[in-house]
Amino acid sequence: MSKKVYTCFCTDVIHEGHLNIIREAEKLGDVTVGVLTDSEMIRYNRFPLKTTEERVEMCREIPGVKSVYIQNTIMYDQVVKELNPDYIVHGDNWSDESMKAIKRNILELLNKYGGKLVEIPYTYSPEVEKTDRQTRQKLAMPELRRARLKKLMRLVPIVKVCEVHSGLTGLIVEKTVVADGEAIDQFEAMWISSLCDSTDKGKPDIELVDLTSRFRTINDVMEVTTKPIIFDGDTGGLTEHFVYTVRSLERMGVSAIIIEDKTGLKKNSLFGTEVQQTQDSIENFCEKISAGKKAQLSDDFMIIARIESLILEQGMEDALKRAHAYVEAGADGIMIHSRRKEPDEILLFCDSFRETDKETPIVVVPSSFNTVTEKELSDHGVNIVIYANQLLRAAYPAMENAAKSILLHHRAHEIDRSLMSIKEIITLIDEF
Ligand code: SPV
Ligand code: MG
Repeated sequence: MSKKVYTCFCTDVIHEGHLNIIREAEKLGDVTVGVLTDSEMIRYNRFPLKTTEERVEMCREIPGVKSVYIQNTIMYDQVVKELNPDYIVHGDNWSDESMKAIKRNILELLNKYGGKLVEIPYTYSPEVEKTDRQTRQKLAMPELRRARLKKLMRLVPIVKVCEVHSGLTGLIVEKTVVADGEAIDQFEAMWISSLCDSTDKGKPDIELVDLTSRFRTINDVMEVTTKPIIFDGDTGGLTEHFVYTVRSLERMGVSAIIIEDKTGLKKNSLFGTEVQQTQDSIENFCEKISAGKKAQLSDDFMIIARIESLILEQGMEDALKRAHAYVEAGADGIMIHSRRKEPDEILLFCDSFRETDKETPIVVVPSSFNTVTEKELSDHGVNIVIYANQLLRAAYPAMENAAKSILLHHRAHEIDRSLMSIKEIITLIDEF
């Protein structure tokens, strides 16, 4: 009887590297190719350009493939249990942490019954590299990037978004992947925070940094990343201006703008009632939302309305009334904000809102109520969680510490052990 051989592909394009794996696998027995599901591709690798079904079809057509299996998780427990393969064939590119975790998982499972892992030298060729580069470039195209936020909401239980304010922070959010036991994970989207964008420019978060400059930040991020972007649009400004902002962002490939229902001189919400802040009237804000929706040209751009009632201590009733009014006016999502330490009022809002509205996406920013988990938020109906300022808050103390150490010691030797090496910094950014 032929031996059972299994190999898993998470790709949109079959290139010579994959064909080589199949050729080698065929020598061992009957080949089943695994196709990783869309949601798992997103966590482990990147957003797929083809659906799971299309990728199944693509693999079925590869000469030498006997059958195709849909692999639901990047770890191999289920597939090994169901197929009991004699061999698992895999490229030998186990360099990063996530790949190492997968290798450990495969070996552990196969060792239990004497199955074998067969490693095939990874194909590094100009053609393979070109295919990879082209796939990434496609993901960065404005039309594709813009549409991806809505798709993500259908594919993952909660979309995890992290703040970025430069090309470098964009790269961190684009590339950081963690392996934690059974799970591999990464952020799915990016938030261009007004607080961090302003702070990085040494300016207060009061709508002082003009849109030309904010768009420049978006462009810096977009040039080096592929993940979808949510733009913090502050109050959205005058309705007459807001419509142009919507058009510009949409054209650039931004997926969503969040505007908050405040008027006059905007201050950061986390000040709450410590500073003078004025909430806009429901009527005015609804007009702004409707005008924005009329201005947009595509179906996939989203205008998300942010409610400041809890921040400004106007009560839950007011928050809910506004939420429903904003949805009625055309908002594609609701962001509810709070500066309490506990998540209770946010969760209560979500539960109450979901009693009558099961569909409209809810966005939250747990900066103060940071003990709440993604699972809890998702269980209460939240669709998008934004980690709005953590990268910048991590960077500032580290940089200040380096500056102090140099000044105190009159040399850079003492701080060096806390820094990334010179080799690392000069090779951090790949050349084309
Ligand atoms: C931002 O990141 O700029 C936000 C979220 O608007 S908050 O700072 O909490 O207001
Ligand atoms: Mg802001």
